[in-house]
Amino acid sequence: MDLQYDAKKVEKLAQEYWNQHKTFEVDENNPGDKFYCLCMFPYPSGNIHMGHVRNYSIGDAIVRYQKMLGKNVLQPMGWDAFGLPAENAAIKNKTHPAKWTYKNIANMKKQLQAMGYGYDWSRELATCDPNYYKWEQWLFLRLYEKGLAYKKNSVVNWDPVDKTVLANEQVINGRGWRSDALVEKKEISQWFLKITEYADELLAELDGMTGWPEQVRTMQKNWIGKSTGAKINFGIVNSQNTIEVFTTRADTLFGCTYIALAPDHEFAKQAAKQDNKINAFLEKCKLSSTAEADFSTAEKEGIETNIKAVNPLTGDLLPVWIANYILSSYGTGAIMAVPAHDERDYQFAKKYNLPIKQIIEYSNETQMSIKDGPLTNRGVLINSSKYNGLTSEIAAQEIVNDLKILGSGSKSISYRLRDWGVSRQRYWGAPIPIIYCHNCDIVPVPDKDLPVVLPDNFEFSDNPKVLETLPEFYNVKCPKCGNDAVRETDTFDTFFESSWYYARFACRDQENSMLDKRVDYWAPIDLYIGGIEHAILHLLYARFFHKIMRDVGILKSNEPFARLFTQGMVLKDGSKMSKSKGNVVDPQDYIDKYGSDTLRLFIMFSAPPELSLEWSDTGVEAAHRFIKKLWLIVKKHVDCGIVTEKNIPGNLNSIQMDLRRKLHETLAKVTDNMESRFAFNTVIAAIMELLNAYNKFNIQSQTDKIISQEVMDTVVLMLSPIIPHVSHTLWQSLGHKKAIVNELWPTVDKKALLKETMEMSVQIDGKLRASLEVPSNADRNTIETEVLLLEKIKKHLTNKSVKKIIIVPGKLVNIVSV
Ligand code: ANZ
Ligand code: ZN
Repeated sequence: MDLQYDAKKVEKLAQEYWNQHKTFEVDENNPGDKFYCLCMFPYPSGNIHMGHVRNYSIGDAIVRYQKMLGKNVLQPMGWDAFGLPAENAAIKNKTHPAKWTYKNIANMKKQLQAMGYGYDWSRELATCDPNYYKWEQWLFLRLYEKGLAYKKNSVVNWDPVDKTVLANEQVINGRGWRSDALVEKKEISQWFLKITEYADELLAELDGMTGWPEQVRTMQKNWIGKSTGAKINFGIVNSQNTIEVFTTRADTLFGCTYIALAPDHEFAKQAAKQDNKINAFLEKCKLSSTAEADFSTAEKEGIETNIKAVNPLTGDLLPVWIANYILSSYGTGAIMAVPAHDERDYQFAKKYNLPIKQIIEYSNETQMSIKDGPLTNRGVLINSSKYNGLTSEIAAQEIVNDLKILGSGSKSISYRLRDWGVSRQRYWGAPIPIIYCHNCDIVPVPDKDLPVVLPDNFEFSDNPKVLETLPEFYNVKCPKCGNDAVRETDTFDTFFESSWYYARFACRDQENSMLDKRVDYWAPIDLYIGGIEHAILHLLYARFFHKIMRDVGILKSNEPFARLFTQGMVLKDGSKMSKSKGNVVDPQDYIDKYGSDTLRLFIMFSAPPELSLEWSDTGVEAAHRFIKKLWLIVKKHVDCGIVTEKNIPGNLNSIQMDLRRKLHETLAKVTDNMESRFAFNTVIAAIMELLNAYNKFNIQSQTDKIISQEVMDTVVLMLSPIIPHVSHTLWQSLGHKKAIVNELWPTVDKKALLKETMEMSVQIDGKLRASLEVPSNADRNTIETEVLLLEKIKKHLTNKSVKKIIIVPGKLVNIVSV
């Protein structure tokens, strides 16, 4: 055994062993329960960062632990390879995005391998590989056939600098998340996936998903945003048309004083054609962002039309306004405004001097006046003719019933969730497999012509819509009629690729289908680990894809991820590492200087995995010192002579028993923390404490040596999921032939946990009188003798005599007296 710890040497040895023996390559034929652990795959930006190191070190520790439980463990890795940065880099460096991407992949793979993560690299995939995206094109065509993929005109957030459509979440304070440019609204024709068709299932299943953090489930629930209410039709004076509104407060129908339309409501557009002022107002609305967060805070503005609506129950004539606070994409894009009982309507009515009519009151005294603001709680109806005196709940039901009889309304459910717009006007993504023909309109690319490969033999310029400039790409013959036709030049949103990669890992080599039955062996994923920032979109899209893949018939389960764990961030000086702040620490520097085990140990020790971790160079050094010390401790034992004897002799002295108890208490605690809470920081702390106790242990006898060996073996086994390289070598030094990665997790010796002495409570005639400390193995005679010698007992027994003594082993002595 080397005198000192040499990280480079040790890490090379272990990694060579794992590679040669294909330690982490698995198939479905291994015995043992399966365990599929997946960390969110990285975007190949060039280098791994500390966030990756943290995420992947946690995953790897769990993987190695689960493997030691005898499970058939899969941990794959791949690359989320499409996306804007590659394109931007390509424009900047005049290289092709593919070249840039694959170069980055090679570098990052090298870094991940230097970290020694236990990946089944035979399953590696990059989403920009035509063999990968071929299958999502295939799936898209199935969705198209089912009517779940469709094209429609829609208003989008347009980033004028990146020249791309942005999702609402990519608009921050009205600006593009990458470019910081003011976002504009633009109407274009785009492809959508009908995720709303699955809204109910996506929502309903959340309740049973106890393996997910409560917080994430709540976020998804709110995102789906199910509202139960009614649709009500308001007639229009001098017209056959009606305005349909969605409301969750049908009880307030008598308080409606105006109707408000979204700026891109059909009737608003019509009104704009006849009125310049309205037209100007609509133009102005187009400049503001479509992000919902901005909606609620923006100054309420509107303009009145000359339409008059009719309240279906009261016959009241109501003015119809166009208002910027009405979302076109929610409900029906029109509302019945009830200023007395709705915050937004109240503000609007105040501003434009519209009537405010109270129709709800509360029975309690503390009621505010309508002058101070809207009364938004439910209560009891007033000013509502025959509904007066009813509670809001009952009134809503009766009003909807009555509307239904009149043919003017019915119950309705609205979701906040929108269909997923998947078209991106960018080059570096998977082409959407659609052809447009003058005769045949939209024609899906036939399956046999898949994949539609992204062309790469051209000069890369700064035109973001490269595909539109490549006639050799877009000019095709129509597959139906054979005439000249053109291809779709939009590509898929990159969330498309990340929505199903977890399933493809199960059958990466399958050339004839998207998935095969191996997916049903591995799915659902037992543990998915990644950042909380993916709580909504990625995880919702992946859940949606799982369900559509099930309904297309290529897998069987309902949900992709049985358990989800979201790790905390890595901070430096209290804030997130970022290039702009200049506080980035590069993992590579630390791998080079200390080795990857040190980096892993620091990351796992410094904070519970779900909380933020503050970067600290002294912390890293401390972790490194610990490993060096561990090396010396093991070496000292080895120098005394390793022992292969496993049986612990029966007659231990108290020092020996104490150490063994400490060892097995530690093992029990560590096992529990590894298993359920992933509290690696306490795992490591407990092992350090054990080593402190061990350091005070003098090896004098053969029995001492046996116990010392037991401690050393167990410590190295327990640490091996966290610092696998040094554990690999130490295990060999401790005399074991089998590689530690193939060993089983040690089991707790329950007998060792027993205390040397035990405390028993002593009762006389059922009343607690004293306690007694006796050796754990004390027999009945000893206990009886000792108990009667206790001063307190003697005192209570004066003038009495003992009839019998009942002993509950390990707990209680009861003296029955007469
Ligand atoms: C009348 C009313 C009276 C309303 C009242 C509320 C309170 P949630 O819970 O989010 O579903 N609304 C409907 N469609 C809208 C749209 N496209 N843009 C903006 N607001 C819209 O909210 C439903 C309520 O939000 C609906 O019920 C409607 O106003 C408004 F005292 O109708 B309510
Ligand atoms: Zn055609």
